Amino acid sequence: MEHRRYEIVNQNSEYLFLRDISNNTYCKVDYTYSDEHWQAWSIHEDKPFFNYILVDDKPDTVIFGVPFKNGSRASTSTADKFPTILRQASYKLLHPNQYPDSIPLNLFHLDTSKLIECGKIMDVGNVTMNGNLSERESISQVTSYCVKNSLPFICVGGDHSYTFDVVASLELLNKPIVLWVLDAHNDLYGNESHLDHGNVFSHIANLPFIKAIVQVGSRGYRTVGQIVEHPKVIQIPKAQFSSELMKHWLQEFSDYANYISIDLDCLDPQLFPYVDFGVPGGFSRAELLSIVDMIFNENGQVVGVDIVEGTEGGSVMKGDYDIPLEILLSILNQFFIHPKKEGLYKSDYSRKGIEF
Ligand SMILES: [Mn+2]
Repeated sequence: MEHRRYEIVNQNSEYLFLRDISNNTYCKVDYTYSDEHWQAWSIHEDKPFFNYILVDDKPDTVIFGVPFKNGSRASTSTADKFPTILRQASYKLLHPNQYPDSIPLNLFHLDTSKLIECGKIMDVGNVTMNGNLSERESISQVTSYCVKNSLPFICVGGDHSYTFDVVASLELLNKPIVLWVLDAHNDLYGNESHLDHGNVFSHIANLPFIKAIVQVGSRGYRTVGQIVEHPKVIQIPKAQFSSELMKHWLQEFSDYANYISIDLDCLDPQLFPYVDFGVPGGFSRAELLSIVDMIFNENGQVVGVDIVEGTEGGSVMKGDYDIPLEILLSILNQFFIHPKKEGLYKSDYSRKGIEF
């Protein structure tokens, strides 16, 4: 018997509108809404962020999951589960678009009484090992696709080591790139021959097109032997952070393309403890969001962002993952409101069909 897979496109109190994934056809079925059903649907792993299905090929931002933990030094890490957890958190903000027209994702922010425009998003799902392609090659394929088609992207990890594969694909831009990293650690220490989440930035620093790596938020103690310096790496420890210092470095590197890597352990563990190596004294939600705002506002040319190192342990329903969700929304909004600057991408700005 043939098994068909469906995605929910829209739902109301009476009907579910479904898309038949393999045939790309739509249908409407009777449906009685209840909270229990909502929760049952919420654990369906094939649903995209916000239940938002883009039916054309012109997204403002591409999102993909990197559900891997092979680069983690925590043997029991559940960082591989985080893309699915964050999708589940997003279903509290269901935004089914209307077939056949994609409608932009707009949210209302109660705190500021503002409409938050996130544009049209395309969740291409979790990157997987695909045929002959390894997980690292698959990441490279999706990232290269975004770069070639001038699409800003958000990568949801996964452990931090996979930032290397994403950033390595940015070579296609043919521009020097500055990385802005929010992290409790510097991720520069460890066996050089083995890439992992603890030394990922010593590998990235060696890529020739990387101009600089600005690390913000490190804190706590290390043994002296664990301290590694690199001429391309600028470190702003959490305790020395100030907006002025941040703006100084943003101005220093204002002519380059930017990439932002957010390790969720940069947050204070009292706010978000669902990481493998938490360190007390981290950033508040507002501080983190303002740093991201600063990067977009001062320098503008942000190619992509990753959000990594989240793990299991919290409850989606109790709001334990609302802070990373808010970070994701804030970045979608930034990508949407900041028009792409001249020169970042080729002048013949064009998008192709969605084929990898
Ligand atoms: Mn890290």
